[in-house]
Amino acid sequence: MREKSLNGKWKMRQVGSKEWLEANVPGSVYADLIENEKMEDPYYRDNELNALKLMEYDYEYLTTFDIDEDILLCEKVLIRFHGLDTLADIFLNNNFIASVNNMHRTWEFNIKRYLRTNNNEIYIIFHSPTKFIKEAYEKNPLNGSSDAMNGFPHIRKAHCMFGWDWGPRLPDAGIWRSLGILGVNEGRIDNVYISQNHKEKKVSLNFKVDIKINDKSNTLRFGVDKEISDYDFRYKVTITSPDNEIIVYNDSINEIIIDNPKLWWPNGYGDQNLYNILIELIKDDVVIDKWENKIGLRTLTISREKDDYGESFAHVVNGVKIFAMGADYIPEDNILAYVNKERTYNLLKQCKDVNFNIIRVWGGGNYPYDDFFNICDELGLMVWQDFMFACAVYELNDEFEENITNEFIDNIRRIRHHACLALWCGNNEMEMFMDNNLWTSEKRLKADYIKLYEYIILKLLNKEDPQTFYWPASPSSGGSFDNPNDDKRGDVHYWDVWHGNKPITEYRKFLFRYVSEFGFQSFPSLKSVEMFTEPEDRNIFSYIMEKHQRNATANGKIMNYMEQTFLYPTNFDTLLYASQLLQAEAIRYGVEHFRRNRGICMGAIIWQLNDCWPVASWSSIDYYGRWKALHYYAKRFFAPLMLSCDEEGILTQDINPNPEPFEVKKSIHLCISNESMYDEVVIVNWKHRKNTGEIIKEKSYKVEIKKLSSVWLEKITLPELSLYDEYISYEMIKDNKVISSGTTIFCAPKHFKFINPNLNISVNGDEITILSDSYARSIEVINEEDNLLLEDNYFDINSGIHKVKIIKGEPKGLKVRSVYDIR
Ligand code: BMA
Repeated sequence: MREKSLNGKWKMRQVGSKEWLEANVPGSVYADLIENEKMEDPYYRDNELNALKLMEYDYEYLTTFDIDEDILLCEKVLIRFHGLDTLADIFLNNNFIASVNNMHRTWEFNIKRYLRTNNNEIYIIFHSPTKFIKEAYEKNPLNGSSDAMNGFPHIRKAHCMFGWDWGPRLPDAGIWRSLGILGVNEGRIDNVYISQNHKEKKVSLNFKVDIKINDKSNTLRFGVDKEISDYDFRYKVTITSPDNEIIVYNDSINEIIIDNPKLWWPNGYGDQNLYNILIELIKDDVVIDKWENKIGLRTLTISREKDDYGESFAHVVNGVKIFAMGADYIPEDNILAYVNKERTYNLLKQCKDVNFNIIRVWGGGNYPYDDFFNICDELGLMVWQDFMFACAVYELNDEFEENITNEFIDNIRRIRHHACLALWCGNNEMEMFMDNNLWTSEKRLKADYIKLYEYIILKLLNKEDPQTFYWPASPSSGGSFDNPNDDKRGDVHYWDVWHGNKPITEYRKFLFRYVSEFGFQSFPSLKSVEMFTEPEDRNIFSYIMEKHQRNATANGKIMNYMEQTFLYPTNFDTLLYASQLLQAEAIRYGVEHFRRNRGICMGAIIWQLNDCWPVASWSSIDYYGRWKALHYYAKRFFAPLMLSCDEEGILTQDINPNPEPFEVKKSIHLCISNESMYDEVVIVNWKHRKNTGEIIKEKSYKVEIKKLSSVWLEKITLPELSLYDEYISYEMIKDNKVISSGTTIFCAPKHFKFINPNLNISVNGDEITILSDSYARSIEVINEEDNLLLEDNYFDINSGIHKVKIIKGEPKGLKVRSVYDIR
């Protein structure tokens, strides 16, 4: 097979305009218009509104190319598009080739008869997605999330491009993935499926190699379809082990046994061993096509077992049940042309760095590109992969069914061999919302729902990827509208904290089995806000700040939680900082509780990891890549060995500042969570202290903790602790090093009598030393540009010094503050 890429410089223009502009392919309309200075940055202030109007027009893309004879003379010549966004008509040398309507698919068309050697012209016109959904909605008002534009379920395009409760309405268009021309003589590989069978110290790999022979219309499988031998095709397999041992199998072998396999493990449980598999299709001793990918030898499924609490839901990797720790991933940029391998790697590496072992790819975006999965394989991040359906109602008709079935096949075949793929999931939140009759109560649409997620996909996966676990929806209890968000079975989206305005202590009322979404919003830091605002916008209720807050009334919600927690922040910058602490504390409160209940609960996936534009949102890393307090907190609360404190204080009893006076119970109950593969012996201590940091009382313990478990220490009541000016610090020590620590106060931080810690900061090489006169909480250290990455940040000091290493950035113009400064 011969290939010619058509990526590179093209021309583009709005239909009707005279001037052609230079365009990049792959790329997008917005990216090209911005590059040509025909459009302003859509993320700045309210530029989004003008950018949205641009999508009411159609856009045309054009390029010319020559083609070598060796392709032109091939028996078959195809054009292949890895991604067109979304409604496009394709022409070659003025001949109509096809109309397409699904950004999630790979499209291939025969073009041989229209092709010539020189000066071929390919022309693609993209039709307005907003006009299309408007008309479709008028004809058939299928509903969905009101944060997106009416009619979005009618088009197979990332839903969040039409707006979301964290996303702008910027439905870009264009050639968003690469394209090229293929010349095929005789035949080519259609797809490869490798299944694994794990036995004691052996893994057998079974190969299903399907080929397309030019003069046959159907796909043929080696070992099954005898006709292949008439054509004298064979394939060769070359396996390169993680130790670079190479083994070659020449004769279309369909089973290979690997002795003493080096298994693949998620981050934190072992190495990410990968085997390179090269399959070459050979005819008359000539290699005519190849397929090359890395696979990991592992078993990876979900265990669901009835127990005293309901039914478990836990990832089982190579026979070991693990606790999922990670976050939900949304598209990395609303302008998809701005996503690249380096950016994705940086983002995912920062997930590994804070001890994630999983990423959930949420169903309202797109199926990530191959590099995303390669990186997850390499970093040990399991992937929960939703199919691209979210918060909407869809109607099944023959055309739609055929379209999405092809979408499924394309993506399943592209992704299924990845070691990181932990499960396929039908959709985001549709079972739950349809069960509540949210967007429809029509029985026929509910029947379509069942047919799509519990029959069509299931049947397809049984054929295409039977070894990967399938879950019909997130959340679900197994399907069929059987109480999808049940806290005793399956996965849960828990939103009473945040959407339901419940206090953060509410997390502790539940013993969820697996939380695949829970979250809390915050603002990006001042430097990030400055990127999209003018000075006069810098008030959270300003027009511009509200344009960059897409969850209705959520800035008020942040202030509601603020009232419960901190003193009133009297300037904008302090408010941003305080909002990040609210978020970090809320999620810490949840995760620590979930991990203490390891065994019952087996997963904590935080909504959400990243942003697709600068906005107030649930993310832990903002659009510009700055870590919010939450991401630093995650490093601590997702640490394999983690000490946490289940306290009783005012917040767990009555948050009303004026209740009828009552005896406030004060206690601590420490718990160690061990998510590592090793039994450990550690020293744990707690200290009862004054707000100066001075120790009143202390106790220490030597504790043995089994691998993959959690263990409680004794519960300590503290009747004598003075509520507003004393607190508890706790730490866990291994090999003379503090590996986990924290502090607990027993009233709301706003009422605690913090003493001015007079924080002092000094730098020695790559180490920053912070000196505090008294107890200081959630200390933030940033530099002038706010581009420092530290080993730890937003930490507590019990008076005295604390040292942190600089991972990235220059310690110039350092600034430091703590909860004391929220006033
Ligand atoms: C869940 C998600 C998203 C949403 C988030 C925050 O509902 O599935 O649709 O953005 O919560 O509201």
